[in-house]
This record gives sequence, C-alpha cells and structure tokens, in this order.
Amino acid sequence: MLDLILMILRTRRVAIARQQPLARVLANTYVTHGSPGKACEGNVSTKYVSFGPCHEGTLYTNDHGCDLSTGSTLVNGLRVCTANDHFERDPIIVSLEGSNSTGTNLTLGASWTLLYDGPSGISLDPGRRKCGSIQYFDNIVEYSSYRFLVSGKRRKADCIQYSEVKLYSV
Ligand SMILES: [Ca+2]
Repeated sequence: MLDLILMILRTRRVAIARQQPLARVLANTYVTHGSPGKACEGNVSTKYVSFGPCHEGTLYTNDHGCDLSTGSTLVNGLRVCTANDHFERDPIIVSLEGSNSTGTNLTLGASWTLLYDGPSGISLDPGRRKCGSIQYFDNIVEYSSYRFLVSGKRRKADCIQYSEVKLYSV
C-alpha cells in the first residue's frame, strides 16, 4: 500500500471547476474532527465527514485528494473503508483521477486524467469501520497526485463519510 501524506483540499471535477468561480469551489465544508486527512492516515477509527450539496441522485462534488509523498507512483487499485456510523453516508459510486501538474492546474482540476469511475466496493455493506473489496483498473502511467471523488452514496443523507481510501499498485 502507498503512503499518503499530503492533502489537496476542496478540488472539483474539470467541468464543474470551469463553471464555478474559485470562491464557490472553496465553499464546501467538513467538520473539524472529520477533516480530509482522516481518510488517508491508515486508521479506520477516524473518518472524513463532508457536508455539501450532496443529495441522492446528484453529483457529489465535495472531495479531497491525496498527494503521494514519494513522487510519481503507479496506482491501479483503490479500496474504500466505511466509517463508524450512518451507513447511508457511505460512498457507493466513486472515481479516481491522476495528475502530474502542480499549482492551480492541479487544484482546479484542469489537468486530471480519469482512471476509474464505478462502484466503491462497498455496495454490499461490509459493516462499520470495515474495508470493501479492492477495485482494480488499468493504468500504466505514474502520477504524482491522485484525486478521489464521490458521485453517489448509499442512501439520502446530508453528507458523505468514509474512514479510509487506500490506493494500490498491484
Ligand atoms: Ca481514517
């Protein structure tokens, strides 16, 4: 498993970033004890909790990314782990994008390449603080940054949450 150290906060998909001014892009929220970094620290007892325009059946655009501390790394698998409660907030449809850009090209989403868009691996609830199956995908390019987005959750809820997102090179 890769070490995930730095966070890229509050980024958006390319199409959305181009449609909205920066102030709107930065307007999403998360609770203090559920910051994005909680999803990349290897501990299923902590969670990322994000409140935003996330209504069932619509695109959930609050998200976070994980910078890889060791530079460019090949990633061709991801795994999502549930939080401690509120199963309705579980991410069910997710995507992963890669980028080797820096600065605003990276943070505003102009440079991301879509690598995976599909089930999170927890459609069948594995239980609380449990990880789903690894979702494998084809990728032969090493990227320095990866962005994970949630576009569908288990049921109608006022936010999304998950304890971990793990990236794999297999
Ligand atoms: Ca965690």
